[in-house]
Amino acid sequence: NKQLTVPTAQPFAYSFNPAHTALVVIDMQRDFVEPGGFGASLGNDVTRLQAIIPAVRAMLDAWRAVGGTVLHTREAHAPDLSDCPPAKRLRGKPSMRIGDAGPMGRILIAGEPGAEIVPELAPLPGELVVDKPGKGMFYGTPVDALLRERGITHLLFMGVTTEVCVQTSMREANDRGYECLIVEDGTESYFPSYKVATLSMLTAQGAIVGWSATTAEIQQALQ
Ligand code: TIU
Repeated sequence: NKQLTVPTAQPFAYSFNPAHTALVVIDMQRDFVEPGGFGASLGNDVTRLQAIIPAVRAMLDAWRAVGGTVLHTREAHAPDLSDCPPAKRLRGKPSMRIGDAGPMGRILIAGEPGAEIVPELAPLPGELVVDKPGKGMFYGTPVDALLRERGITHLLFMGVTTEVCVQTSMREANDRGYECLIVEDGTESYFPSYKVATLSMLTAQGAIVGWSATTAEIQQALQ
């Protein structure tokens, strides 16, 4: 039980105790990083998201080595779509919407191949895995209770996409009192300029939503 510091975090030093901190990996599932899934159905080039997998894995390995809590999320709906508002489903292309059959099974549906976390980042036994119906990880999930019953007060965010599910989750967490940091090289967007803008807006105004730092800076703090 020790207090660690990332002195070079943005916009200023970030302190955390690994025993009270969770590493959160948002939606690193096949639907967002492989062709034929939800990300592609929205018209995106999904291949650029695959580039962060090694950095996310390295951070996971370092975090697992210190015995820290890990939470994986997946954006996935119930097979009967009872947790998918029509407004969300109707937003996609008519030919390939949430629940429709694609090359990785039904798009964005729990239990289908597309909803699986990529093999490199597969959860280990004992790690938390939560399916979420929204972009944010608190809406319609038990995440807040799971974190609080483990004494978690600080969250380190990775995953995809920076400005959609990662940012929404970090904002929801900030409003609930968690001290949040986004891992700069552990997150990616389909739109490079959106990633840059998101990191800026989260850390502006004296860490209005939270901090940012690189995997190298965090791993140095863990040494
Ligand atoms: N479309 C997009 O950028 N993201 C999502 O729909 N979900 C997540 O970010 N996981």
